[in-house]
Amino acid sequence: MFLDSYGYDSHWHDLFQALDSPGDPGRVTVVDRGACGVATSHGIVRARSGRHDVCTGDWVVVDSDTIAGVLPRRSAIVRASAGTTSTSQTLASNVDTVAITVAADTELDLGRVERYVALAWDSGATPVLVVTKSDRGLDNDGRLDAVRSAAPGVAALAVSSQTGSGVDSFTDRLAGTVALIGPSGSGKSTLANVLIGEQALDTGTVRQADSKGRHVTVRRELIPLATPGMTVIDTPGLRSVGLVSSEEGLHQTFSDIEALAQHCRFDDCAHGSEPGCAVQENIDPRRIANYHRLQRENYWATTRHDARANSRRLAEAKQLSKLQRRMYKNR
Ligand SMILES: Nc1nc2c(ncn2[C@@H]2O[C@H](COP(=O)(O)OP(=O)(O)OP(=O)(O)O)[C@@H](O)[C@H]2O)c(=O)[nH]1
Ligand SMILES: [Mg+2]
Ligand SMILES: [Zn+2]
Repeated sequence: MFLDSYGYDSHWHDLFQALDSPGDPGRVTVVDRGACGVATSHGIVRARSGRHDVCTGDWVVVDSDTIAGVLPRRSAIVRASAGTTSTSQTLASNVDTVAITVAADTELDLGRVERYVALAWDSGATPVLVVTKSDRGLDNDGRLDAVRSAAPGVAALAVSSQTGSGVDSFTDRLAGTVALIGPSGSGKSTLANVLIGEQALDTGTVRQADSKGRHVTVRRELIPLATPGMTVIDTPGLRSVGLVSSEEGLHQTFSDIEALAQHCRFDDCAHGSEPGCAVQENIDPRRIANYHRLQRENYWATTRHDARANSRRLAEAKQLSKLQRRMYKNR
């Protein structure tokens, strides 16, 4: 069946049946303003999002060209919306592996890697770090060691989409849906095309001067791989990766710091200039500073986000009681 290649299995079938809604099950492959592409047993159809806030990867019910329901997400990659920290944006859902791309030939920004890893852990999927363009790397092993130190417990490997080196070890780690995230120009679409086995996605060149990408990919798109049930989601290079409600993701990303903190002399050690601090003794000051920075950022973004969600709930409650008063009056 056509939908099997998008990962339709008994889990989604049971959820679809439980929803008991008229229409067909399907998976969102792409979202444009107000409308989306949905893979159904009739092929890819266009559907209006209606009142549902859907994202690429969602399993949905489609009825008369409209999304009639969204099945509960198994995982979701969520960031603070660009420009504001009070709203969030879901980048992709029902992802099993988040592959974070780091080009071998650009300046290494470990702080950014830590952000991506926290975002990935927080999604509920498993992160994997991919050093791309290894054919252009001067010291791939050194780079792998560095990214591993920024993400304990996360697998890291080097691949070249050009020579094919490392691609098999990478695909061995994948199952279900893999989402590629990383800066523009880091080779996400090129690697996705290697997984797909054809030039399904547009790729671009990087700027000569600073190796920055040109934001070639502009939408999040899900494409099936040749292996049944496996899909890839290609995403645009993110300009900002704001964290929101990422406490769990930060715990996992900085598990080494949090484990060492148990051994600091003072229970309330801030790992700044305290004596007997096990964290300062063992961890790179850059990483400690970024840990604090991301915690603060997440705290403020989450508080504001929750405040906004609360005021929305309050407004809804007010509207409801207004309607109820009106109903009484009219009786
Ligand atoms: N040498 C080499 N070049 C690569 C490799 N992978 C990608 N590139 C080149 O890097 C450039 C950017 O690749 P894309 O796949 O478009 O990068 P992207 O991450 O999808 O970028 P955005 O869509 O802008 O986010 C292109 O010129 C690719 O040919 C590789 O393994 N080796
Ligand atoms: Mg791309
Ligand atoms: Zn300490």
